[in-house]
Amino acid sequence: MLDKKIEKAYNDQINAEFWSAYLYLSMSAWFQKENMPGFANWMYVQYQEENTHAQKFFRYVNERGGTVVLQPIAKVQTSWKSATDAFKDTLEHERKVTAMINNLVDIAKEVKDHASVSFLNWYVDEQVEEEANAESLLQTLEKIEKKAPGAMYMLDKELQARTFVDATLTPAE
Ligand code: OFO
Repeated sequence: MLDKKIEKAYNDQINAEFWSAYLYLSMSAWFQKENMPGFANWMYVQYQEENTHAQKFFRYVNERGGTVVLQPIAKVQTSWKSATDAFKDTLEHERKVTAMINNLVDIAKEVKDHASVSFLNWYVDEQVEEEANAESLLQTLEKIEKKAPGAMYMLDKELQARTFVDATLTPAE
């Protein structure tokens, strides 16, 4: 049985993960429009990952006998000043999500839900990777976007290679 306080926090997190998916899908559309297909692909993969993050919470709430309450997904931004600007927003957003995950761990500890603490570890580790990926691309963009259009072209080509892997599924699932 799931404690009501953590059940509410899980439902808020499902909404936040779907909102993240929307944000990156919107960025993907913007990059496509800006004729940067590699960046659009990278954001589309990010969108797919966020969906799986939401679904992993969804499965867990059900598995623990909780009630999933899907909430409306708020509107997202539709354009950015530059690729650098989009990645600044990405990093800032991922830092917020990390804070939300840490808050969930705090609630799990407060309500003595040890299973949740264990479950949430996957997200704690995932957020390290999410922030590192966004930060590394942002640092590269800050160096090249204005000064080296050729390097931008190469980076766009490189990002075209990113493919989606559902990291939330263990072989048993
Ligand atoms: Fe779900 O990790 Fe990004 O937001």
